[in-house]
Amino acid sequence: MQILEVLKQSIIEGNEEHAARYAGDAIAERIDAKIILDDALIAGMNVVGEKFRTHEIFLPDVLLSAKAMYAALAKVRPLFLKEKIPSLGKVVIGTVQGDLHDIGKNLVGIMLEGAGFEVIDLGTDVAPERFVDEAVARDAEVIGLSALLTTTMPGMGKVVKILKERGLSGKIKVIIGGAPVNDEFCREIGADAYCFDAANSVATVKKLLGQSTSRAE
Ligand code: B1M
Repeated sequence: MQILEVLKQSIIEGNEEHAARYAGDAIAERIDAKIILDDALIAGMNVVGEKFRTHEIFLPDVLLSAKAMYAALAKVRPLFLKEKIPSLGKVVIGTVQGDLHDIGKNLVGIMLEGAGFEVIDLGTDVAPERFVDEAVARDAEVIGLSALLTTTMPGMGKVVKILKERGLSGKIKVIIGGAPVNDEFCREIGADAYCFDAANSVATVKKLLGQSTSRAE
C-alpha cells in the first residue's frame, strides 16, 4: 500500500504536515486504523529508533519524528474511539518517574480506551506514590506503567512495593511495558503482567480482570 509507505517516510523525516496529510489520505482510502498504526506510525518510529541508535540521526531529529507521529496519531485516534462501549473498568496509566517517553504509553491508552476501558492518563514522569494514590482515589482496577529507559525501570518495582505495603496487591493489578522491559523483569518485581505491545495490552488487562478476550481487539 503506497500511502502507508509515504506516511511512514514522513514520520522518519519528521515532517509533521505531511504526516497529518498522509494519515488523512490513508483513512480516506479506508485502510484499517490498526494497519495504519502498525505499518506506518510504529514502523516509522522503529526506523527512527534504529537510526538514533546508530548515530545516523540525533535528538532534535527524533523530536521532529515524534511530533510527526503525533500529528498522524491525532487523525487516526478517533477511529479507535468511534464505538462507545460501556466501561469495562478503570485503568490508571502513565510513564514512570524520570522518563519523558510517551508515544508507546499513549498508544496503549488509545487501545484500552477503544476497547471500552476508562483510561486515566497521568502523563509522564509520574512518581510511584502518585500512581497508587490516583488508582485508589479513582477506584481503578489496573495500573499501567510504561518505561523506555533502563534507568527508570526501577520505578515500576516501587509502585508494586507501595501496593504491597498498603495491602493492595491483587486488588489493583499492575501491567508493565516499554522497550527495555520484559517478562523476566516483570517476575522479578512482582508485577501482574508484562505487555509486549499496545495491541496486546487489551487482552492482557481483560485476562487480569477475568473478562472474556473473545471480542476482536
Ligand atoms: Co529517547 N531513548 N531519550 N527520546 N528514544 C530511547 C528509549 C533509546 C533506546 C534510544 C537509544 O539510545 N537507542 C534510549 C534509551 C537507552 C536506555 O535506557 N537503555 C533513549 C535515550 C537515552 C534518551 C535520552 C536520555 C537522550 C538524551 O537526552 N541524551 C532522553 C531521555 C529523556 C527522558 O525521558 N528523561 C530521550 C529523549 C527522547 C525524546 C524526547 C527525543 C523522544 C521521546 C518523545 C516522546 O515520547 N514524546 C525519544 C524517542 C522518540 C526515543 C526512541 C527513538 C523511540 C521511542 C518510541 O517512541 N518508540 C527510542 C528508541 C527505541 O525505542 N528504539 C529512544 C515508538 C513506540 C511506539 O514504541 O515506546 O517502545 P515504545 O512502545 C511500544 C512498546 O514498548 C509497548 O507498546 C508500544 C507499541 O505498541 N509499550 C507498552 C510501551 N509502554 C507500554 C506500557 C504497557 C504496555 C505496552 O502497559 C502499561
